[in-house]
Amino acid sequence: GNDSNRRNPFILPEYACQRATCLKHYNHKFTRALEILQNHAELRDNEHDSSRALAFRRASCVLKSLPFPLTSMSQLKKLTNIGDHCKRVIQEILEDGECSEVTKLQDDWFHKMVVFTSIFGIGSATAKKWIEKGWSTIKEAQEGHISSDWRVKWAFHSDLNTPVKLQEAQYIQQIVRKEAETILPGIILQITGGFRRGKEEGHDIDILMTHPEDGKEVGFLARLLHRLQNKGIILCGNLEKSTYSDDMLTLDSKLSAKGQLDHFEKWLGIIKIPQSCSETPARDDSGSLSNIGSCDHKGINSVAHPTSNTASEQPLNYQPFNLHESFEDLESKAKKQKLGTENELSPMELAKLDRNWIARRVDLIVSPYNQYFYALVGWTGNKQFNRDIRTYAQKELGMKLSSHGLYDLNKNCALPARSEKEVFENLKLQYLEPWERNC
Ligand code: 8DG
Ligand code: MN
Ligand code: MN
Repeated sequence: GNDSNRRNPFILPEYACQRATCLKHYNHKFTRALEILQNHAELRDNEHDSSRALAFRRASCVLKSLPFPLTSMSQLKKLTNIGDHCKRVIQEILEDGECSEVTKLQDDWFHKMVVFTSIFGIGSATAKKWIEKGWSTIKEAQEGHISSDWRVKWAFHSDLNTPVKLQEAQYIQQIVRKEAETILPGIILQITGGFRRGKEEGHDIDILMTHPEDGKEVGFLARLLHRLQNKGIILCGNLEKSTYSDDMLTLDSKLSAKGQLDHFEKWLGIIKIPQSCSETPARDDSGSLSNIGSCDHKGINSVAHPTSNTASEQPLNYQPFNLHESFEDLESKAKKQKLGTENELSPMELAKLDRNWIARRVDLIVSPYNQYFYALVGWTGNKQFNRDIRTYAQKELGMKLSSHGLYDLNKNCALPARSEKEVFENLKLQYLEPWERNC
């Protein structure tokens, strides 16, 4: 009616970094369909060609920014980033309530791919191979992978596929903060990723750390991990050394085969947290923190970490894999519970075991202070926001933006920032709050 005429045609800025994109918006029925198309394209296409997938995502992102529910195609006239394919999808949803192409896409193959790629470390290439072998369930994949490495993976699979709650993220932050401040007083520690953007659930917990005094952060992460290991809460993880050098500010770093996006020192791992902490809010006192210790007292992991305390005061070699130790503890507990059973326990049985902790993916990232606010924008994301703002910087300003900084390619100089607001100022953008970056 009149309302839609008044909004016809509606104009939005071209780049998502020039407009707010929030978790809640008016056009979920369209964006859901477009993101299924994106997801399908990601799974089907070659991993090195994401152009089709990204076209769907950009269109979805525009609709998320619309300040009203889309009711007619004419409202799209002046909007960029919505190609013919996306227009057909939108039109069908407007007319029929759903899009037949999207319905057809959600076939057996798609569902199998979604299931297999939900396994930590399994990408679309491996998932495709499994489907070619004729596998269609997690159980079949488990039966095909019975080495001890895999048994360990399977035991934590259902934990890692249970969404992480905000409360759990805050709990982990508290644990990490307590240890971090002991090692390095004055440390700055920030939950980033989806939780910072206002999500209530996520697939992991991202924590970015820095120290205002230059150089203090060097060697810190290994010491922190050592302390967390002594607390018996680390299941496994991988410490990656910083690979940063100043020329990376200017070089285009479409990075390594592992899909690494930056060069910070970081730890990607799995931590166990008490199951209770997603139910009762964590308190900020030592009583609540020792809660995590109670995981150990109940016998799951009591002798797993014999390292002495004094060692944590020196630089050390962080031992990345003690996952097997925790796993063996789990198995022996299982055997006690199933007293008399000679049969080997299946990974499913192990996962369902009565235990008082749950495994959670955690990313710990350390940034030098002079890169911190760029790192904060990068690690807050989301991924689509990062793509967009980096393209904007390159195309509109001739600048190279990364999680390490901003470099003016014409003037040949770096532009430092002392706050997130300054990052946006340097980019000649209006500031967007973290929750407005859900592209
Ligand atoms: P979720 O965990 O709630 O599912 O979503 P998320 O928090 O937005 O995603 P994420 O995969 O945990 O990544 C958080 C942000 O960190 C994301 O916007 C991309 C950014 N990021 C970097 N560098 C790197 C990197 O090296 N690896 C990954 N995975 N993300 C990175 O800036
Ligand atoms: Mn995350
Ligand atoms: Mn992450």
